[in-house]
Amino acid sequence: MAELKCILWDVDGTLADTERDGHRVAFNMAFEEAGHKREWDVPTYGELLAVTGGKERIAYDIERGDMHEMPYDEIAGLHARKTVHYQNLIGEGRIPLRPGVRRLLEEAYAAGITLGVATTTTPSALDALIEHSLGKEWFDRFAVLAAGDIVPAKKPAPDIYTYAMEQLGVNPENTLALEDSENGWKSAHAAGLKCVVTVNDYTRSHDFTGADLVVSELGEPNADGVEVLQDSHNLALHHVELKHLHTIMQD
Ligand code: XBP
Ligand code: MG
Repeated sequence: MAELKCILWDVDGTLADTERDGHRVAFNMAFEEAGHKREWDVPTYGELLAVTGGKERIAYDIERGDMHEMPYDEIAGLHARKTVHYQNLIGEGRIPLRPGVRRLLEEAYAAGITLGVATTTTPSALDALIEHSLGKEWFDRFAVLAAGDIVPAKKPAPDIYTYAMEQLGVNPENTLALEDSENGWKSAHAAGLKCVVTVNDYTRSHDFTGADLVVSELGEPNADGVEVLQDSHNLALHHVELKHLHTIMQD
């Protein structure tokens, strides 16, 4: 039984559905621009999401023989162009926050809970999403933005969560993670955190055995109730509220 003091948010798939219409599209724009005959369609991108991190994802596609060999510098250059395209797509305001994200963020912030981000995404891509989808005030409201190559081992390794908690001076027993994918859940779990998962089309069939709560989305009070896929604490909720996160921690 422990008090909830900190919530760490995953980004892609959790704050917003950025993968299919954001990152995937941006990768394809960079490939075309560089003359690579490779397009990641929606199902293929779902397979590639098994590997976290954009540069690592390109390297994996090369490894499985679907893109031609290239040195690491070229992968990094391609990825840098992809990030520019991604920032532009986000700047067009194409990707909204997922239902309930702003509501729960505001509720937790008002309650004095420490809020942070723990993601494998490149920092400048994260900054674009905060600026254009969340609002610039969140640069100050998040006490830590832990992102990208700041740790050598990306999710499912626990490193990014451990790094974020070290920066904040909080303990795992007082921290809860919000995630959308199996790699994310594994990372949070390995760091010793309780975890709430909001699935999306890419992650619905992932294995979240042991997660505290798995729902279709955080939901809103004035909308239909969320779909509950796993409810280890018998919360029987309509939408996810801060009080539910407190219950999960204290259980
Ligand atoms: C998801 C990822 C990222 C993005 C692409 O991160 O694995 O790699 O798909 O971002 P998370 P980059 O769910 O932890 O937010 O191309 O910037 O790596
Ligand atoms: Mg994610």
